[in-house]
Amino acid sequence: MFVDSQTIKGIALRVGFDDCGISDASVDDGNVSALESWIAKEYNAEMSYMERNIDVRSDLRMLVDGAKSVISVLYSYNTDEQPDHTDFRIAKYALGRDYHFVVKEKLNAMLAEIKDICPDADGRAFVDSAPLFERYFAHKSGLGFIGKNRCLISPKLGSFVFIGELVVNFESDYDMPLDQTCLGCNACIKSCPTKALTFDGINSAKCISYQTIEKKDGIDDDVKSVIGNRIYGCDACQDCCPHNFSVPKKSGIILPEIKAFSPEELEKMSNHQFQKKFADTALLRAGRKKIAGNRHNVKTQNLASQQKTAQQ
Ligand code: B12
Ligand code: SF4
Ligand code: SF4
Repeated sequence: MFVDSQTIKGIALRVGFDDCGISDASVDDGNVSALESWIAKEYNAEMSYMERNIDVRSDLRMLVDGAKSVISVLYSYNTDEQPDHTDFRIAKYALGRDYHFVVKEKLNAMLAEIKDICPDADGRAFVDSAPLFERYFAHKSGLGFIGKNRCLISPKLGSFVFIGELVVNFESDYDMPLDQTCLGCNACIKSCPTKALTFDGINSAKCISYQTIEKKDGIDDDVKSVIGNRIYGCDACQDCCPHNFSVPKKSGIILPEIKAFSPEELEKMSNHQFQKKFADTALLRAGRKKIAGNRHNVKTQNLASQQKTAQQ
């Protein structure tokens, strides 16, 4: 079975994606070795899910019956919008509606349109939810290159993009990886506040994104002191990247509940109220208690630095 790539790409743009590329579903072993050596260094910290299903990652037929191709899509979340209160920072990716919903809905709409054209076509939609080398497939399908900040960088859109995929049971005409590479300026490595980003990958245990979202308990002391006012995720290694300096930005991304977000409110809310108010957002992943703890850390650090300045 074969579906023409231009038809697929037309559908992708029509449902609202910013770019689309297609590759076969095979996986280069280099990904598995890179992942295994990353795990051996314990760079996955407590994200034990990264140690599981490595066989599935390297053979997508274990994920989707008869997997032949991967249709990768990019959805930009690049914006200048910010919450009204400026004494804390939420990473850009969490300002809008939870990307798991946004990207998956669009992918499912795409699959439905493809099935209308080719009734035997089938597949499954994924976004940050399965054992799948997402940046590898985006790169393989010509959508961008992987930078020293470990993000997929699109020459057209920059790196503030989500990656999603349809793993499908048909063939298409495949794209080639780009010749272009990262500028190698090392600004990302120099800008990383915790030195989590190294020349041999990200040590998640030190990454602010991990510490403020994924880590179950509080923030480690060595990270606390350099975290600045970040209470959810971190954009430092992308904000500094020249590939993000002159790419299109979107407006109308930020949700009203994030725009008006007040961390103080978290203290007064029950978990249930939090879940109801932020049901559409990515903040649910960390939960009320974790974010309130992150906020408490920012306040304590600010107080400590004010006291230090007063003593000088
Ligand atoms: C675990 C994880 C994290 C961890 C670890 C980050 C990391 N870079 O690995 C933590 C919690 C720290 C994290 C943070 C963030 N994440 Co995250 N995360 C993931 C996840 C689930 C897996 C990433 C992974 O496989 N890591 C494993 C290591 C080994 O990867 P690596 O060192 O870069 O090596 C890979 C390649 O470079 C390649 N490789 C390396 N060497 C070689 C050699 C050869 C020969 C070959 C062939 C290949 C190869 O192999 C590896 C696997 O493909 C993906 C979703 C997914 N399923 O892919 C999202 C994902 C990477 N995250 C995403 C986002 C948005 C973020 C944050 C920006 C969120 C934020 N603002 O706080 C930060 C950015 C941090 C950063 N600079 O990467 C997006 C990135 C989009 C993009 N443009 O690239 C993804 C793709 C989710 C999505 N679907 O959109 N994340
Ligand atoms: S997200 Fe922040 S802490 Fe994590 S590697 Fe990038 S700059 Fe460093
Ligand atoms: S900041 Fe420089 S080294 Fe880092 S990803 Fe961007 S271009 Fe590459």
